Amino acid sequence: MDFFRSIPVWIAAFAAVFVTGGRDATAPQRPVEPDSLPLSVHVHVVASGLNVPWEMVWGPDNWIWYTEQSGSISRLNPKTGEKQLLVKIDEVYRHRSLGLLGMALHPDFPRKPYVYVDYTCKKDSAIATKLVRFTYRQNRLADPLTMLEIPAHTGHNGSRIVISPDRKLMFATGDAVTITNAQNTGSLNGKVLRMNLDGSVPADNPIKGSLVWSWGHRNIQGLAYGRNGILYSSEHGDAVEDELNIIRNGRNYGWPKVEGFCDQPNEKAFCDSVKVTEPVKAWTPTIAPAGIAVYEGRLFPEWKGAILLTTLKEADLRVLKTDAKGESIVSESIPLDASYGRLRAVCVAPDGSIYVSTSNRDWNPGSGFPKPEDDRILRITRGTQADLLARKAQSQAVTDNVSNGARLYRQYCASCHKPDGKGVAGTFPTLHGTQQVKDKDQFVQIMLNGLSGKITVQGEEFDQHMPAMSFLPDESIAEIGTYVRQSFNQDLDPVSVSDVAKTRIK
Ligand SMILES: [Ca+2]
Ligand SMILES: [Ca+2]
Repeated sequence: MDFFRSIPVWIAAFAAVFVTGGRDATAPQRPVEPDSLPLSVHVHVVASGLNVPWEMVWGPDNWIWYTEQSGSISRLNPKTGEKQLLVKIDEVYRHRSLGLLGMALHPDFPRKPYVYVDYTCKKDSAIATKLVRFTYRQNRLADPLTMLEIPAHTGHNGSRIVISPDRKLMFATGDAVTITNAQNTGSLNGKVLRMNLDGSVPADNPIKGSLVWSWGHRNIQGLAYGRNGILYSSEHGDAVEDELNIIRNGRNYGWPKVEGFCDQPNEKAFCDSVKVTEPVKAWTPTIAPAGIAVYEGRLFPEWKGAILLTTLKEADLRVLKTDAKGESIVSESIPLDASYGRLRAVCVAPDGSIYVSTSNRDWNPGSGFPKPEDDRILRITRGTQADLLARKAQSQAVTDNVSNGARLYRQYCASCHKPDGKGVAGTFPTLHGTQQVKDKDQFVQIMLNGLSGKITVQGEEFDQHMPAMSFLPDESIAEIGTYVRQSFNQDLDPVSVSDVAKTRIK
């Protein structure tokens, strides 16, 4: 055998693998690709100039029905981009994450032309969440009928609404920032609720006479049915452990006693005494998961049965492939990165194209957003290998130039204080030139223990909970502290590991 003459052939074969992602360039298109290599996608802007399109539902009219956080329900013709306002709900109270949120259409639409939505509204000095049914006629939504009203708060109000295969309305509520709600089955906050489509309590709910279906939830932001009638939820953790759960009848999902899996000593003690259902996936650092949809389209056959997940903090679209039964996650890929900012809702068209909405005009915009054309609804179809390689090269260049402190800051701090450290006026304090950062002992103490209640920073008062980061090792706290003190401020010395260790012991 002529070994040396075979080398160029081998190099050529290697180059083909490298350039085309594992397939012969002369082979037919549409190969099945390994999970580690995300499929390439093409993005087309279908609608712009929106204001936080919070939920999207593919209607039987082949239009996309969508809510906007300030109180509008509209529909969008995805072919022409035409938008049609169906109703503006005047009593919607929008503040931070509050407003008009989830929506579902009656499964017998248009014979039963009912649209279910939930939103927050003011009741004197209190805030309430309402579940309301509208009736569609002559291009308008009218006759609001309140089906349920529960307490709300300035945050953690969920929510999502979906209709189950057995035609029940499933309504995910947040814990309304009240730590005792989620484990209290007498409260309707921090739950997945199940009701008949007329609002009555199904006879086969786990607690007789109660809408409660599952409990121990903090703040569900995504809800969708998949194979075998499995109901998935995405859920926001606090400082750690965002979750993807499978929601089952009468189960306890742990919050606030358990975050993510039963893996800490105090969690294990709780899980030994109370049956807790652990997530099928958890994310630390957190990603702020939002809308989910289960993909059964033809355009991406590689994704059949997979869970599509949009994220706010990481501003991406993820594909979570499951096992054949849909009961565990076997891979995660990110076909759409942070190019369009925060992503909120996702729905799949009958032709298999995927629609996602941006959320850059919400209370917590990312650095560089919103753009003038925000918010947008995007259509995602198959892209080319060239698109994919260009995007990989671009993201590699970004990560290569980042220090460990900058990377950790981005993972744990930037979603509030922003990548430039300047925060959000009135909501998240700046880290530039503030006394809390200049005073190193105080700064380390805040990073370790977090903050709650009112704090004054450079003459401005903030009332925002900051989670403790004591779960990070001393080295990581020191790297974040050094990054903040030296990147956003001048002439401040670094934070050392011993600075952190001595404060942690106190
Ligand atoms: Ca949980
Ligand atoms: Ca845990």
